Amino acid sequence: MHESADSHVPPDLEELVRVRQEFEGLMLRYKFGIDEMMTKINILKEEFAHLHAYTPIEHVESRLKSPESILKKAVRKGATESIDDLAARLHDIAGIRITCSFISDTYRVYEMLAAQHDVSVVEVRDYIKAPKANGYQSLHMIVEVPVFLSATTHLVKVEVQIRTIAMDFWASLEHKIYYKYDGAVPQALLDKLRDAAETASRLDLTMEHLHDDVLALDAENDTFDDPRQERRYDLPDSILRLFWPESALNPSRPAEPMTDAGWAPVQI
Ligand code: 0O2
Repeated sequence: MHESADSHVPPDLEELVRVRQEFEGLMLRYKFGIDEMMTKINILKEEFAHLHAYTPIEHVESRLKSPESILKKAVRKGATESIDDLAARLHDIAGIRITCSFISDTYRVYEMLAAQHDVSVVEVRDYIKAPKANGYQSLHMIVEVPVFLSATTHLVKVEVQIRTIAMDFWASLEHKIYYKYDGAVPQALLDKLRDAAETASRLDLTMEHLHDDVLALDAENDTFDDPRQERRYDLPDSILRLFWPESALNPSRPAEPMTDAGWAPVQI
């Protein structure tokens, strides 16, 4: 009888191959979960810029946690029973970070995402209202988004961190310091970091108030044009004329006779 190559694989190696494949499949689904959420976020960003000549989203980045970090966190949380156990207990394998200019924008972005009917909010941690003891501020939401594969559909968890530029600046530096000292950061540095977090928080409030003042001025002048935003979807006159009779665009000109199809002749 002809034996397949697989029949020579020892049972524990077979299990290893199975776990590896299962893990790779899981990672791929998290990658697709990120792709789905990034599309949603970029659509919101672009639509907002188009409608309001302003966007609450300054910057978006994503990351898939490395297998090494997943393993470390899984061991720390005791989530090593199975790949399913790991997926159920680690919520930040797929991560997206959204940076906004203002605190009010972080909540606006949160609400826009939470309102999407195929996005379910599984958990919210508001470290802006209640900062961590070290000064860390950010709005975290764990969402579940459907990923449609050829034969199956999966609800994939993605952690979305929403924060201001100042909060992000602080968190990146704190993260670097934390890793440099392998978690054992000297007290003097921790104190300075807490002071810096308070400074960042004050800056955020000042910027928010300034922004409110500018909005109030704009409302008075009935304008909110940001010269940095180009309006890429403006309808050029030549296209408008294709669909509208000349007389409607230029009322002083008499209407052209309609053609059989009911359209006025086009003049470009
Ligand atoms: P990395 O390297 O960014 O992936 P839990 O066990 O569920 O109670 P968990 O999962 O740590 O706690 O949840 P939490 O507190 O919401 O933190 C999730 C992520 O938020 C972290 O992921 C960091 O990215 C970020 N974060 C939380 N606290 C801090 C902080 O004090 N400083 C900085 N710089 N970032 C923070 P990871 O896996 O820890 O790190």
